[in-house]
Amino acid sequence: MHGMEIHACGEEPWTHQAFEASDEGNKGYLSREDYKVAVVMLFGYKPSKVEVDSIMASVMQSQPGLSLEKFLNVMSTKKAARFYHNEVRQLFTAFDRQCKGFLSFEDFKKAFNIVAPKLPERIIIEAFREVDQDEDGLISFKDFESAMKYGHDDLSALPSS
Ligand SMILES: [Ca+2]
Repeated sequence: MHGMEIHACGEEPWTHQAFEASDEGNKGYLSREDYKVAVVMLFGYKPSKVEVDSIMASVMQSQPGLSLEKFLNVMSTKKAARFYHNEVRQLFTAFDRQCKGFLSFEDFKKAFNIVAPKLPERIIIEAFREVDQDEDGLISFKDFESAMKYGHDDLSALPSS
């Protein structure tokens, strides 16, 4: 297992550039529309209304829009969350040898036997039960992802009030 650490890259020139490029009229801050443009530029998707609302709600009381500092902050949180999600997806895919979209107990056991061959089966059974949060006997990506989080909640890092 390698590359599991989360890279916090901090400020990158292109995040800075995206701010300037999407700040229509060089106001020095991003409006709702500007923010959407910036996210499309950096992440290649249009943010949902809920996402834009929660970001804008966190700044609107004190400022007319997102300042550069705040923007860099929000973007690095988003990047870390996205990177983490991709890593978990890769690990799940590595376990899911037949690309079924879920892990049976057998898949799970095989993966453990490779990583930790001496682990007693009862430990694997316990781990399986713990990860299988809806107790349907299979580990879906959702089960797997929430088990991998260890309290790492990507949304709680974004201010919501
Ligand atoms: Ca399940």
